Amino acid sequence: MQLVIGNKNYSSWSLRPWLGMKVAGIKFDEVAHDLYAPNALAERLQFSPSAKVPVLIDGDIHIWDSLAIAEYLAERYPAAKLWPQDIVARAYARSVCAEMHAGFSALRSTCPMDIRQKHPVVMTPALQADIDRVLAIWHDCRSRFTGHGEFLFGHFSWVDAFFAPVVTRFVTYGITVPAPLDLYMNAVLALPAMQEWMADAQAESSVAA
Ligand SMILES: N[C@@H](CCC(=O)N[C@@H](CS)C(=O)NCC(=O)O)C(=O)O
Repeated sequence: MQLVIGNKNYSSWSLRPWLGMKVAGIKFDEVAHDLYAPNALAERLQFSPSAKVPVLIDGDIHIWDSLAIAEYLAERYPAAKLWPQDIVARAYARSVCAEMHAGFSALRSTCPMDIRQKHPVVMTPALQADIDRVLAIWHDCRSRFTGHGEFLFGHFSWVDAFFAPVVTRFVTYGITVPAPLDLYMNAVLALPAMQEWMADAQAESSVAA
């Protein structure tokens, strides 16, 4: 399998499947796509019908959406347990991933992922509402499903991969979270795969247009 990803400093959508696959030990070839290269759009259209990344290529199959990739991999590698095993926890996990996938527009637009930099946060009511909702989700998951694990559903799941870009945004924009949610952020940041992604982001030179 190949996973085509955007710039590691900026591509929050690419981080999700990449992190899930790395943590689960699913083998793949990484194909880097520079979103800011002059011919980037034409290049993307050759492998992505939506002209967006990430794209998972598995033989003849191209899957061009991070949530669809997550579902495909969970079906193809059930032993990786990328969704929680319990049906209630799994439904909840899918709900929060879908909510993250479809919402949080103020967080996305005001605080785009930028791992290399630190920026002051420009707080707005809409951004505060998105942050409050993220914290409510994390608190709720930890109260109901974490058990003795470090992650939102105990062991690492797609939910943590979907919230990993939020964790990096909180660091970039100096958004502090109340204890014990800081421990959750630290657990995500300490993942060896996350460390690898962030080191690669530091080494990139392309700058967002
Ligand atoms: N719903 C898509 C969104 C992917 C997306 O927006 N990717 C950005 C990079 S992070 C992209 O390809 N942008 C290029 C463009 O919008 O032209 C997913 O979940 O994979």
